[in-house]
Amino acid sequence: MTLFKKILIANRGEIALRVIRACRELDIPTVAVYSEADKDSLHVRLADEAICIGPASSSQSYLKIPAIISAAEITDSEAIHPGYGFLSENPHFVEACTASRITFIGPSAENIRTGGDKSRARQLMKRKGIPVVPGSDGPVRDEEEALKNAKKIGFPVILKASAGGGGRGMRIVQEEKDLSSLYHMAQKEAFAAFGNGDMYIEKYIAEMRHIEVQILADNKGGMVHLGERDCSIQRRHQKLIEEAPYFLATAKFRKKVGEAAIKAAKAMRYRNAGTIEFILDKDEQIYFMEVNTRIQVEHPVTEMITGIDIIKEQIKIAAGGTLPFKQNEIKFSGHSMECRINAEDPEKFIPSSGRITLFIPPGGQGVRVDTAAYSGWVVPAHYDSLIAKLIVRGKDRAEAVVKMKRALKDFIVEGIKTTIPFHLKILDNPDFISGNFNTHFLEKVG
Ligand code: MV4
Repeated sequence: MTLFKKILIANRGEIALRVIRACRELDIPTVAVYSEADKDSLHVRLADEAICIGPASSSQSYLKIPAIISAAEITDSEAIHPGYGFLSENPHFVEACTASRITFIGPSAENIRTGGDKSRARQLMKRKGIPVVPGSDGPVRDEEEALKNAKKIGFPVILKASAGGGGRGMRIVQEEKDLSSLYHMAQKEAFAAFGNGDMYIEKYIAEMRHIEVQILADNKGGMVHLGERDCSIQRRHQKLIEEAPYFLATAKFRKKVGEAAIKAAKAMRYRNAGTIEFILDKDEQIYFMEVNTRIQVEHPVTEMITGIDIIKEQIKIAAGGTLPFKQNEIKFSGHSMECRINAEDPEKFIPSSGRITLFIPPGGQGVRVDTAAYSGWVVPAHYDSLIAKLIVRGKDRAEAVVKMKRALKDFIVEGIKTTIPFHLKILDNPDFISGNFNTHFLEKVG
């Protein structure tokens, strides 16, 4: 029995390869779609079939719903895996798939709508008894209501866009006199970015860690969590290093955050793979922050310590399967860390596209490299600058750090600039090594 006759991958780069590899191990034929800028990309070569869907610009290729649905219909694909980014969190795309009787490998359109409306998701969780940071009940109507809420919560507060993402439409307000101007700035930015100016307010937690929990849910009522990840090392709302488990987590903490995540996912009747994000404050309190309704870039660190192939589970769930394990059968072993290698100038953090003249990824025990790059490949300027994910696993965090440093030093990338030197700098920082950091770590390290 095959799960699907054929799967189309509506993405590019390393995540397209990741999905193609899972399909191959499941004996499912694959279809790659690509833009004109990606004709020499590895996903085109590794898939069983490939279809060009348009010019380089994302809006005319990887984001173009009719082009992708047509490609699926022409190739007789039964299902589409969206990867991350692009159409992965677009409820209209899910509905377009359904209308064409194609299975979308991911959550329901309703799940995506709930996750995409951050203020509504927050209200839902609050109503269901999941801890949320003190804040407004839903969006605030105007500046006046924002001020009323801020006074009640107490400064500092953080203004967030309901449709937010990537830090856009977000402002920290330290004191009352700044609220008016920052409110209008944030709203303007939110409207420009999302076409929606709805704003909500939360108490600002200055010293927080970003902890998230991986969820898997089948369509038969089965749901498990695969433990937590610490994604606190970020810069400009882009994660740089992720690890699993959270270094300082006790068994009691894992149970608490895992159960909160399950409760949150059940509250929204979640399906397939998803992530519940939490704020962890310095008093070890957790607060629901957001839900990510897609497979995430950092999913491999969870795979490395659980032995579970999350992409294969996504495909099996979408095909109507039940989860093959119960919560108490999921075992966590060792420590995993991921460094995102971007084609960027690490000093200025601006993209560095062009030809990779030499690309020799590291190997060895406990080292995994998820990449679609190769020697001679030209990094297109049109897309995300992530060119490789370097993932390691050690018996504990100290061993993972040693392995990561070794692997970073082994990694040869010539012709473009990458974030490898920046990662090496972080891995030499005493506060990083001791686990003494929060989301503002990189503002201090520089
Ligand atoms: C917060 C916060 C502190 N308190 N919420 C939300 C989206 C994510 N990208 C950043 N988010 C944050 N939400 C409350 N109630 C801190 C962050 C945050 C952050 C805020 C401003 C500047 C940099 C930041 C880096 C990580 C997290």
